[in-house]
Amino acid sequence: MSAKASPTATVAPAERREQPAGSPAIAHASMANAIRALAMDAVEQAKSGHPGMPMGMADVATVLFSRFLKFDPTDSNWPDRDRFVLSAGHGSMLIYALLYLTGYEAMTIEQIKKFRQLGSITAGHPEYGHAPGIETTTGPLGQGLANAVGMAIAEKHLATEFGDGAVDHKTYVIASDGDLMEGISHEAIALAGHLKLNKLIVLFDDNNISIDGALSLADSVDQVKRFEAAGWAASRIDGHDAAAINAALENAQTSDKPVLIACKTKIGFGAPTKQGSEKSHGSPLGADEIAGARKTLGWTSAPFEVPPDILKAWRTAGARSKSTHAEWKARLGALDAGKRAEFERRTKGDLPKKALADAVRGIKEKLAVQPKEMATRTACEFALESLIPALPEMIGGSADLTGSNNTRIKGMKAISAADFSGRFIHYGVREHGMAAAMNGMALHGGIIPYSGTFLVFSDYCRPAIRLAAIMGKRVIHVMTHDSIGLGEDGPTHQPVEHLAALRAIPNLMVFRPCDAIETAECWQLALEAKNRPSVLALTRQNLPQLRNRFDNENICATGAYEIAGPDGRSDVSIFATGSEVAIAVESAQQLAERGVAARVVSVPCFELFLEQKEEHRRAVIGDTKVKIGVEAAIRQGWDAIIGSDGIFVGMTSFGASAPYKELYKKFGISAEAIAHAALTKLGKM
Ligand SMILES: Cc1ncc(C[n+]2csc(CCOP(=O)(O)OP(=O)(O)O)c2C)c(N)n1
Repeated sequence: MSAKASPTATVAPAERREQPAGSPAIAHASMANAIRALAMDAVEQAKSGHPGMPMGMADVATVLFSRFLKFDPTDSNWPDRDRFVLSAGHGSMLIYALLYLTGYEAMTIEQIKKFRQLGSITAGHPEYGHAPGIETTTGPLGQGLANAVGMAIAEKHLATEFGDGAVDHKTYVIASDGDLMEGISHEAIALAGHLKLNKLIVLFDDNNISIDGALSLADSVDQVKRFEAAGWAASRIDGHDAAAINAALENAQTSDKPVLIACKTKIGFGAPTKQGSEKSHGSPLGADEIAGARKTLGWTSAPFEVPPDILKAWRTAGARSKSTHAEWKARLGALDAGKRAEFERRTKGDLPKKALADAVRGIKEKLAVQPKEMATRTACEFALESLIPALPEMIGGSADLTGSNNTRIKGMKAISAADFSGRFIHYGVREHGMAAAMNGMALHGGIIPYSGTFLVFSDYCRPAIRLAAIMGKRVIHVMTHDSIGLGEDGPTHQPVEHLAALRAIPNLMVFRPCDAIETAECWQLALEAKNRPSVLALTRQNLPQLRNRFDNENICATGAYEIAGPDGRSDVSIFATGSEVAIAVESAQQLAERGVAARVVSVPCFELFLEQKEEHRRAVIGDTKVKIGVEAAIRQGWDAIIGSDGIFVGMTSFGASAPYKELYKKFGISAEAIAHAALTKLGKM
C-alpha cells in the first residue's frame, strides 16, 4: 500500500481524465467536481463537517451513481432499487450532494446550504427518515457495512420467495478505513463471505488517512487479503481513474462472491495543501484552500452553484433507471394477484392482522385450557410455533445459542449460501454483527427480523439496538437467561444492570414477561410496534403460569396491571417483572396470613406503562403506604414506579455461580424477604 499521499501532489486537470466508453457529453470529472464543490461549500458555510471524504470519493461515487446504481429519485421506496449505504457517515455531504444532483425533490440546494442546521434534512450524519434516498442512519463506524449485510441477506431471501422478477438488486456500500478497523466489520464480512452474498459490493475508500493522521500510526492490515480470507472477491484500483472504477464495478456485477473494491484515493482531492492529509478530514478547508481547490479542479462557479450543463448531466443520470423501474412495475403487475398483494403487504410492513390475532388467540386458549409451568424462553418457542407459520415475514436467528434461546422451531429451515429460502439464520458468535444485520433487514423491508442471544450479551448488540431505536425500526431481540436465575454460569453470564441499561434507550421496548401467557402477549406487542425495536428478556428457569384465564384482550398492552390482589383495600403494593412476579405473589400470600392485604402488579414493559396517561398510571401504582419493587437486577429506573422512598428487592452486585434457587436465597430475592420488608415498614415486625 502506498504511504500517505503528499499534500503537494499535483492534481490532473479535470477535463483531461479518461472517459469510460459511452459517457455523456459532460466529462466525468466535471460531474465529480460538482460533488467536491458542494461538499467544500456546505462544510465551509456550516463551519463544521467533513469535506475530505466526499472530495476523495467523488470519482467513485460519480461512476456508481451515473452508470451502475439502479434508483429512481421520484420513487425512493421502489422496493427493487439498489441499496446504497454510506457507511462512512461522516462524509454525509457526499450523499447529500448525490441526492441533490440526481434530482431527489426534497434535497434542494437550500437544504445543502442548511447543512448541519436545526430543522434541515441535511444532518451532520445521514439520518434515515430525514431525506428520501438515505437507506440507513450512519456515523458510528462499521454499522452501515453490517447493515448492508442484512440488506443483502434480505434481498436474497425475498428473491427466493417472490422470484427475481420482483426482487433482484444489488447493495452498494462506501466504507472507510474507520469502518474496516471497527471490530463489527470482522463479523459482518465473515458472515457475508460465508453466505456468499455476491450482490454486496463494497467500495473501500482506501485513502490511508484517519483522524489522527496516517493510517500507519494504528493499522497495517492488508484489507484485500483480509477480505479474500473471508471469502470475498477483492481488488485494488485507482479511485480517481473513472475507467478503472467502471471496469471494477462492471466485473462486480457477475461475481459469485461479495466484492470489495479497494479504491486508492486522496482525501480532500483537489485541495492544494490539505489533499492527502488528515487536515481535510473533519473541518472546513478555509477560504484560501477552497479558492485554491477551485483553481486546481477548474471549477469556476460560485458557491452552491452547479453549471446547468453539469446539473443536467447529473439529472440525466438520475433518470437512467426510469425504464428499468417501469419494466419492474410491469413484471410485478403480471404476478399472480395473491402473490403481488402479499409482496405489497410485506414491503409496506403491514401485518397479516387476522393471522396474527388468530395465532395469539390460539396460543392463549391452549394455555388457558392447559396451563403450563415453563421457562419463558420455552414459552417463547411455544408462541413461535404459532407465530412463524402465521407471519412469513419473520426471520429468526441466534448468535450460536439456538438450543438455549429457543428461537428455532421444529422444521424451520436455516438460510445457507446455497439456499436462501430458509427462515433461520445461524449468525455465528457475532452478536454485534447480528444486531446490525437485523437493522439492515428491517430497513430493506419485507422482513421482521428476530434474534437470539443471552441478555448479558445485549452489551455486544447495544450500538445497533440504539440505531434501531433512533431509526424507529421493528427489530426484535429475544434475550434469554435474563438474571441470576440462569444459575451456574455465574456472574459473567448473569445480567444485573442490563435491563436498566436497555430501558435507558429511548424508543426501545423492553419486555420481561412473567409467564407463558404474558410471553405471547409481549410477542404480539413487539410485532405490532411497526416503528420501534423490542427486547424480550426471558428466563432460563421454569416459572408457574400465573394467568390461567383466557383474555382475548392483550393485558400487557398498558405495560403494567394488577395480577393478584384482595377484593378490598390493600396495605401493600408489590411491583415485579418476569420471574419475580411469582415470588411477589407468594409473598402476598404470606402477608395475607399475617393479616396484611397486598396486591401484586406485573410490569412486563416499563416503557408502555410510563407512556400511559397519568390518571391510569396513578390508578395502577395506587396509594398504599408501602410500595415494593422486585426485580433480580439493579434498582435504577424503579423509582418512577415505587418512588424514591419505595422498597426495592433486587441486586446490587454481580451475582455468583451456583444453582439458581441458592442464588435467590443468597441475594435475598424471596417471598420471605419481601414480606419481611413490608411488615417492617408497617411496623409489624
Ligand atoms: C464507532 C466510531 N468511533 C469513532 C468515530 C469518530 N470518527 C469519525 S470518522 C473517524 C475516522 C476517520 O478515518 P476514516 O474512517 O479513514 O475516514 P476518512 O478520514 O478517510 O474520511 C472517526 C474515528 C465514529 N464516527 N464512530
